[in-house]
Amino acid sequence: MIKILHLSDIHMGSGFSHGQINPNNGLNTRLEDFVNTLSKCIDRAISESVDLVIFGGDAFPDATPPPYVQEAFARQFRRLVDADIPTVLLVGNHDQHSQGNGGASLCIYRTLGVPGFIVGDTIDTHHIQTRNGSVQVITLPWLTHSTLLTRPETEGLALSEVNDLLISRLNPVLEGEIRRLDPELPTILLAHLMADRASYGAERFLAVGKGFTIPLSLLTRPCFDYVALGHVHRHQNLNKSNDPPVIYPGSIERVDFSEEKEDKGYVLIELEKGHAEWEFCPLSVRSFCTIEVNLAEAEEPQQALIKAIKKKEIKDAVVRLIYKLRSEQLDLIDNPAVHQALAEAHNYTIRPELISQLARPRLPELGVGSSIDPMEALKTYLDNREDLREISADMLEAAQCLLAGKDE
Ligand SMILES: [Mn+2]
Repeated sequence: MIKILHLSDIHMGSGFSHGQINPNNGLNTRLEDFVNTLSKCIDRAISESVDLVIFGGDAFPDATPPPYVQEAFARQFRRLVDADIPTVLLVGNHDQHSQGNGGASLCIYRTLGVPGFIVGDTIDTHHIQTRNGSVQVITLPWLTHSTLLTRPETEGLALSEVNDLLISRLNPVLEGEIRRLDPELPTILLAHLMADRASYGAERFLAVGKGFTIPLSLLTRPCFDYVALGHVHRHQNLNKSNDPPVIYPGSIERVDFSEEKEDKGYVLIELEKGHAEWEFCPLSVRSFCTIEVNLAEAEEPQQALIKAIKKKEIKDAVVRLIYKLRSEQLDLIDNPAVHQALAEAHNYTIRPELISQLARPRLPELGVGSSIDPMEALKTYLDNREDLREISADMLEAAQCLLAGKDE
C-alpha cells in the first residue's frame, strides 16, 4: 500500500488586498497565511511519512512570482526533499508563461535537478519508485489552444468547436499513454483541468468560454486507481461511484470571497492496484465574512448597521461590509463608529450603496423573457448609457477578457 498526499491550487502570493503589512518583517499577512497553511500540508506529509506528494497545479497567481514568494514556496517543498519524499509538481494555467516553449514557474525544479522532484509540464507517464513500491503517474497539465492544435486548424472556429477538436486530439494521446501502462502497477492520473461536471458556485453561468472543459468519461477509466485534479477551488469528488475517485482537493487557502463558505484542505490517499481509500483533511484557515444589510427601511440605520455587524464572528476575519441606504439617510451614518465596530477584523472593506429613488426603467431589449448572452446584454446596456460612451469600448474589452480568461 502506498500513502499519498494530494494538494492543489496554492496560489501563493495572491489576495494581498485582504491582508495587512506585518510591521515585524514587512511581509503581507496573507502571504504568511498561505505559507503557514502550506507548511501544515508539508508537516502532515512528513509526520504521516507518505510515500509520495502530488501537487495539482497553480503554485502562484502567475508565472513570474517575485523572488521572496518563490523562495517561500521552495522553502516548504524543500522539506520534502530532505525527508526523501518524491514529489510531482503539475503545471496549472496560472503557472504557464506565454513566452518560450512550455515555460513555467515550476520548471526551475527540473532544471536544478532537485532530487525526487518531477515537473509535469507535458502529457507524460512517470514511473516513481517509492519506499512502498512503484506507482505510475500520468501528468496532464493545463491545455491551451496551442497544446495540441495549430493556429490554422482553429481559425474561424467557435470556441465550442475548438473545444471539441481539442478533445478529439487529447483522446488518442491519452490512449497512447494508457496503452504503455504497466497493468500490474497502481496508477494515478494527475491533471489540471475543468471537468464538465464540476460545480464552481456563483460563477458557473460564466463557465462557457473560460478555457476547455474535459468530459468526465475521459477521466473515469478503469485503468486509473485515483484521478487527482487541480483547478477548481472547491473540494469535490466528481465520480459518484468512487471507482476511481476523481478528486479536486480544492485550494488550500481562501483566494477570494467566492470561497467564503468552502472548507479548505488536502487529501490523504492509501493506494493499491485496483483500489484507493481517500480522506479529505480540512485545514483551519482564515475566515472570510460578508455582511450585507439593507438599511433603506430602517428608522435608525446606524443602530441597524452596528447590529448587523455584531451578529457576525469577525474577529481576525477578512470582512466586507455592504450596506444599502437612501441618500437622505447618509447623514445618519456615523462612519468612525462603523470603523470602530469592524476594528477586530483582520482586514475589512466598507461599501455603501445608494438606492436610487427613481427606479430606472428596464430596457425593453433586456426585459423578462428575452434570452441574451452576457456580451450582448452589456452592449445593449452601454448603447443606452450616453454617460458611459467614453469607456464603453474598454468595458466591452474587459468583459471579453473576463469571459475568456482564467478564473481558477
Ligand atoms: Mn487553475
